[in-house]
Amino acid sequence: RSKSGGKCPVMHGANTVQEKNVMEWWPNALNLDILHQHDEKTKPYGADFSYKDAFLSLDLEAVKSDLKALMTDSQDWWPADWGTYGGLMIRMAWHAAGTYRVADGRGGANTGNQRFAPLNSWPDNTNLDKARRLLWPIKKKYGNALSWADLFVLAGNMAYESMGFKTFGFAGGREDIWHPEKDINWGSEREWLGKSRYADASADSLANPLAAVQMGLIYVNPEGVDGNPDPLKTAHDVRTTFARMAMNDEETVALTAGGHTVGKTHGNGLEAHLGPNPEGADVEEQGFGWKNPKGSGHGADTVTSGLEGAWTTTPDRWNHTYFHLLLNHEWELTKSPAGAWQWEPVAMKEEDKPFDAHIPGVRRNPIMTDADMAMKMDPAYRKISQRFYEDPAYFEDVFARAWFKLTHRDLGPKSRYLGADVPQEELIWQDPVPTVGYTLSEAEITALKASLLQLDVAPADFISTAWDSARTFRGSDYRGGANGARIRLEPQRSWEGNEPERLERVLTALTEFQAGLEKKISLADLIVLAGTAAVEQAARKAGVSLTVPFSPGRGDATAEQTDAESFSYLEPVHDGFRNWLKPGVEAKAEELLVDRAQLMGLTAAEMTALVGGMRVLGTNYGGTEKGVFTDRVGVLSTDFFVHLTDMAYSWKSTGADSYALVDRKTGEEAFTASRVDLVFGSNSILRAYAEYYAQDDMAERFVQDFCRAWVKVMDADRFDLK
Ligand code: HEB
Repeated sequence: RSKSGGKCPVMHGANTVQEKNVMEWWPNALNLDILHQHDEKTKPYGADFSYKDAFLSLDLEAVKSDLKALMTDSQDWWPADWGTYGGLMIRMAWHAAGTYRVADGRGGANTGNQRFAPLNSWPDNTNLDKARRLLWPIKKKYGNALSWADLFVLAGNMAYESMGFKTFGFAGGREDIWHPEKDINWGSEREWLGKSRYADASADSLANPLAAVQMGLIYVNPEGVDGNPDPLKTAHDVRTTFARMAMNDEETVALTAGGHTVGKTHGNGLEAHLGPNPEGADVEEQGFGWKNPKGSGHGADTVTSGLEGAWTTTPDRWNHTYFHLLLNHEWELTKSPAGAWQWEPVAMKEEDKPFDAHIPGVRRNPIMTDADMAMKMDPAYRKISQRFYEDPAYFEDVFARAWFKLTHRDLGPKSRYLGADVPQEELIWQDPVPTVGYTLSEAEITALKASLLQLDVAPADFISTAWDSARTFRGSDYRGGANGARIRLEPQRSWEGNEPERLERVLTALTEFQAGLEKKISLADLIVLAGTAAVEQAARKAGVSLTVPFSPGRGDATAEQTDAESFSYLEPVHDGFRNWLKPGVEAKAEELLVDRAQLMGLTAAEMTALVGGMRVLGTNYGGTEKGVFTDRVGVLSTDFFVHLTDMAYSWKSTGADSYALVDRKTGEEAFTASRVDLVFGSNSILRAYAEYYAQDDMAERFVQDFCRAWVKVMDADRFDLK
């Protein structure tokens, strides 16, 4: 503060510091910001930049050999353990990918989000700031042709290759984001590594979609549940959290063993003495965190997790000693120099012990974390460990595939994969869809639409079916969507949200229609085309004649190409666009709507146009009348917005998620509504869009906007078009 006592003319932090943000005043306001992230304003390279084109121009072999050379090019500012950065780079890649959770598809390696808060500062990511900084010369050299996100994964692969393990493959295509994600719920805790998240001991009480047991961890606490060693309890945590990342027991054991075959844990000092994490550190730290005051602060003095030691005899090389040491030795609980719980062998031959990572000629005890001990103590994990130990070739195959899945799952289907190292083999978790050979001319499309509208199916049913087939899409991991026509397969055709009986009727009509065609057209295309034809017809009824673009080329997946369990995660339990909330779902319907809109890649304006349009098209789930603020259902009018904003009505609550629009003069109930309907009048931002579409000059523009948003949803999974 200046001695003169004069006040600084600028209000510090009024607009520039997070805690003064408007959301703090009304924390329960809908966070529509999640719909407006990563736009052209944040991307420095401009709207015409195509990462796909840039990546394809890359000399991938050159990058790979640069990366391999980097692994053993130890830098004085962060000396490599045993002269290799392999372990560090693998941990970085695993922590980039390991935030993925199957429930909402968020997290994972495909955005480069580890550069930003909170991930850059998570306790579990300690010293990965160094790993990323070590990669900077390579990022700098290859520039826009190689995203950080792709580089993290490729560095993990090259680390393995440089240590003697042949990886399954690599696909590029991960486009970087330029600011932290606003849509990911990492948990509600306000402290790092607070108590674990179970309300009770059962796995299910870990709130969905969270996939870590404590704030700030990728998965589990290496010292044991809540820091108390007990391999069986830890096994339970590992199983729960890895399942949420779509990994089964076998994949889990393979990943843990394959991961800990190389590298070490770091705890030669006190964690409590480490400086602030990167996001909280002072400017002169330049993005580094966890400054370590002990000795050199790096190399032999490094403190990361607090555990200390390597798992295998040769941590700088791929081999099969992990299971040999784990299964053939007794292990006892000890504490690391940093005071962390870890397991060490009761007795071990000198030659089985790893050398110190920095001091030549000195051998150290290997260690196991509580999670490693779980691979031996849990009966199911034990069986798998034993098998892997006895059949190393099998272990290598399972691990190679699991590592590929871990690092590629959230990249989406194979049609998004880029580069020469994409594996040929089709994998079930890629949700494969066969390609089709035909094209359709505009004349053929027009004729098909006319015949489809002749079928004995209500237009609203066509629209609902097309919508239901497309709405499962989520941009978080690029799964779901209309391509593949999986709505006609289990489990989707039986989902309550798909109204199985109505769906069956529509599918039967379309299948018969398909059979009568001379040209073989996929059902996936016909589902979308029928819905699109019905939308066009509704637009005509509103006096707007336009052609809604239709892009043929969707394939029909088979049941064999569909992993039913994996698809079960895509089951909707709500759909604000069709005014549905599965009974028993506790979250607020309007929050769920915004969450879904974000996953579908919609803006707030697009979401508004779609909701208003779907209501007047009569596509409500079960044909309910809530939100159908019109007396001309089936006409793509702006009636929803006109009536919602009309002061002729007052609004009253009539029960749980149930409201009435009452005529102020007559007192008669004119319309009924849900929370999702009324939020377009109550939320100030959504009201602005609702007013926009209610304006007298918007009837035609609304139809155009609705149709554009419709096409966006129908084509969301058409990576082949982009
Ligand atoms: Fe691991 C490291 C834990 C899984 C890979 N890990 C590590 C550590 C710890 C752990 C504690 C240490 C850190 C320091 O530095 O200190 N993990 C763990 C757990 C789990 C895991 C608990 C669950 C079970 N990992 C894993 C996986 C992978 C891995 C899955 C892959 C695949 N890690 C790893 C590596 C390392 C680690 C490579 C080393 C690093 C270095 O070297 O630096």
